Parts: sequence; C-alpha cells; structure tokens
Amino acid sequence: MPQIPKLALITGATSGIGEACAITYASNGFNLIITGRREERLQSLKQKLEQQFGISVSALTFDVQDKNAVTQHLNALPAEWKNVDVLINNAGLSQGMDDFDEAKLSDWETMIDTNIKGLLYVSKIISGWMVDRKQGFIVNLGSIAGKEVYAKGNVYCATKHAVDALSKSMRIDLLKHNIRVSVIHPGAVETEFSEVRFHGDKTRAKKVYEGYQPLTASDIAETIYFITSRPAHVNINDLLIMPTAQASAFYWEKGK
Ligand code: NDP
Ligand code: 8X3
Repeated sequence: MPQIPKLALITGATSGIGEACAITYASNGFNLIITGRREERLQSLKQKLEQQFGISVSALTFDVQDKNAVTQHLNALPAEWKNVDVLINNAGLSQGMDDFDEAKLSDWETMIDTNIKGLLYVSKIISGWMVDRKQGFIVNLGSIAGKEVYAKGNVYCATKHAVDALSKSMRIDLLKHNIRVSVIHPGAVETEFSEVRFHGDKTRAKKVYEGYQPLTASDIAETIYFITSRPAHVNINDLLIMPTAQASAFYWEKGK
C-alpha cells in the first residue's frame, strides 16, 4: 500500500535552521507548511522544494507575534493540511546584546513576543489538532542560552529558559494525547542569527564565527530529523548540541 506522505510545519523557514529543516524534511518525502515574514523567500523555497523533491508545500506569511494573524492563517488551512505530524517551533531571534541597564525595552519585548508568545500562539492551535488525532511530535528550538546565562544575554537567555520550561510542561500535559515533545538546545550555529542580534551589523556578526568551526544549520536539521524519526516508544526529551570548539556558552577554544 502506498504510504501517505507525512506533514511537517516549520516556523521561521526563510533562513538558517528553519530553511535547513525544510530541505531535510522535504528530502525525506514530507509535505510541508513553511512560515515566516519574508514572503519572497518563502515562495522561492516552496518552488524549489516542490520541483526538487516532488512534495507539496504550503507557504504562510505571518508574524508569529501577531496572535490574530497566526490564528487566521492556520485556521484557514484546508482540512488535509491540518494533519500536522511534526511541528518545529523554530521562529525566534535575539535582538540586541547589551547590559541590563543599557538594553532597549523594545528589544526585550520583541524577543519575549516572538520566542515565547509566538511559540505559544502556534503551539496552542497545532497541538489542538494533534490532540484530535491522538498523535503528533513537537520540537522546540531552545538554546545553550536556555541552559546557561551569559553577560548581556539577559532577556534572550530568559526567553530560552522559558522555552526549556515550556517544553517540559508541554511534554507532561500532552503525553496523555500521545504527543511527543522534544527540545533541542544548540550552541553557536552560523546563520543570520547574529546579524539580527546586532541589528544588521554584518561585520560584528561575522566575528562571532571566526577562529573555530561553528555548527551549520543542516547539522541541527539532521539532528531534529533524527529525533522525530525514532520509533514510537522512544523520545529524546532534551538535546544539547555544541560545536566541538565551544565548551560552554561564550567559552571557545579558538584557532584549534
Ligand atoms: P535566522 O535569523 O537565520 O532565522 C530565524 C527565522 O525565524 C527566520 O526564518 C525568521 O523569518 C523567523 N522569525 C523571526 N522572527 C519572526 C517573527 N516575528 N515571525 C515569524 N518568523 C520569525 O536564525 P536561526 O536559524 O539561527 O534561528 C532559528 C532558531 O534557532 C531561533 O529560535 C534561535 O533562537 C534558535 N537558535 C539559534 C542558534 C544560533 O546560534 N544560530 C543557537 C541556538 C538556538 P522572517 O525574518 O522571514 O520572519
Ligand atoms: C544562540 C546561541 O550562544 O548566542 O541561541 O546564545 S547563543
């Protein structure tokens, strides 16, 4: 009997880890729902994946901070697109890297609204569909910043600690509905992350990844795919993945 393709929803698929996840899941025959704010990037990724892998992709452009937009776009999906098997809560960012007394309130609000509230808006809807189907897998993007704190990391670290706590409680509350929940905590991954953190300063962003080999977005995507492809009785609850040269948050052996 031909297998029905599985469906993964990946938030923040316009770059970095989310885009790499889209490629990895597409190459494994998944149909995809991809989201982000940059419409052009989403449309070109959709086209590329459909052509290259013969899968179907639905591209939804919305800001995860906007509760009404999240609700409207997701609820408007046709019924067959609501059978989400895997949700990857990836959309997120760090904005600014300043001492507590110097940081901007607006940066803090953006991080809280995106990394915590956005993840909750999406998860509330998709987990509801998973509860109805009595199956599903949710993977949240935490960070080494959700395990440790570092100078000037204040609110970004707090949001990722929140993701860590939410992942644990989602796992407990959703277990009775046969929904698996995992959280992956990467160290430094070279993406657009630092460019966003430093408000578009490419030179400063590039420096973060100099002198050692950082992780790539596809290292993370392949690991997430490994997590979600374990047999039904296995759950990798929590996974910390670092570049070999980075022993801890902001502790590197550079030049090795
Ligand atoms: P990128 O900046 O490359 O990608 C971030 C993605 O999130 C983009 O697709 C962006 O899409 C999306 N996004 C950001 N804000 C919003 C929003 N308000 N609404 C919708 N989508 C949004 O960074 P990464 O790939 O590195 O980051 C992905 C995740 O991994 C984040 O949660 C990050 O915190 C986490 N992480 C990253 C690490 C790293 O070192 N890079 C390490 C540990 C964790 P768009 O701009 O089009 O909306
Ligand atoms: C991104 C990694 O170390 O900059 O979450 O916090 S770090």
